[in-house]
Amino acid sequence: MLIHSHPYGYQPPQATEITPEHLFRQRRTLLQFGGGLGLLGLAPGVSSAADSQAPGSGKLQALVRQTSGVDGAQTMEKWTPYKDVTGYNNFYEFGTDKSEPAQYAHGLKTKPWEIAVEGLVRRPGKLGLDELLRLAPLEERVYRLRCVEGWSMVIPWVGYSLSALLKQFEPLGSAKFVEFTSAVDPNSMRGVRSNVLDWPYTEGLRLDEALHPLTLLALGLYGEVLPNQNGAPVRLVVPWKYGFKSAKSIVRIRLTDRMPTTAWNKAAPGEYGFYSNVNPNVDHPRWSQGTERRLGEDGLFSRKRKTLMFNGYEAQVGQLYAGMDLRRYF
Ligand SMILES: Nc1nc2c(c(=O)[nH]1)N[C@H]1C(S)=C(S)[C@@H](COP(=O)(O)O)O[C@H]1N2
Ligand SMILES: [Mo]
Repeated sequence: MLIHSHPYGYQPPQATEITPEHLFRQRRTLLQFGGGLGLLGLAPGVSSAADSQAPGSGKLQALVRQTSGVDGAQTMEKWTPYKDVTGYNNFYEFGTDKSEPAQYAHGLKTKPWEIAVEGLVRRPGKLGLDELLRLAPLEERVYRLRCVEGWSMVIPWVGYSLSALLKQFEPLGSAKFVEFTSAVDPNSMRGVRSNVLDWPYTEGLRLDEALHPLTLLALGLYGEVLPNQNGAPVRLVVPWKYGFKSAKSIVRIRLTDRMPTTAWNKAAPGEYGFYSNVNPNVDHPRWSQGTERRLGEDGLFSRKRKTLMFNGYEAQVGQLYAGMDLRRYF
């Protein structure tokens, strides 16, 4: 019952090699010591009777070779429980209710999948999932994710810097921005029948933001392939920006010389700017951004925690915005 066909066509690890979350950190240490095993190499077996309690089925953990060496890519904060990470989602293509993505996203077919990389690059082209998985060593990165609505999570992602992908396609000197486009599949996505957003969902970054090492192309979380509701099979994660910048289920990446329009900016330009850096000093027109509730941890009546400038990543990314008026460029 543990062995399902692997979504990406890999042999799944044996049951004894599947790692429950409470052994995850231990295992990670083994993986670190196990250097030189190669992308598909497995660390010495760590097994437990609790293996069957491992969340999900699409294991990516065996492919994760290392924790990230990128500055800011780890946090000592408690991971948000798996059930909250995968049960409380924004993915409007499947409905606007937080519970709807988990309920309906299983209908999305994530294999085969291709990302087209186009626009101002020397070598435009397409990448299939297997190529995406092998493009760079997979890392575990534990990021805070702060939704513009005032809640946050701490999520152990699996992926690598988006810059590794972009560099392969050789951005031209004229490229200044990157546009991301999510999938639209009216058959499985009941939400796209409503016009709450102008589909497809698009997002954008300045090229230097996209090339920043913290900007993650995520293929998994909690050591497994991305659950559909979290943006399978591949999504963006930009931890210093509000969550909506982190587009899910990406099918196209386009480099441009103009600032791209984004789905949320089109829907409400006065509320959602292009930058959307987490900033406790610039309120949303309809609510404060000064505090947040950490899902799975802060109770309804417990005190909210303070939201940090750039979601706590100021040391890493503050320089990108030197001299900019962050009220104007919100
Ligand atoms: N394609 C697409 N991407 C999306 C969204 C969406 O509705 N559609 N919602 C965004 C919002 S508002 C947030 S907060 C994060 C939530 O990611 P999570 O569900 O994995 O926590 O995804 C972002 N990416
Ligand atoms: Mo969000």
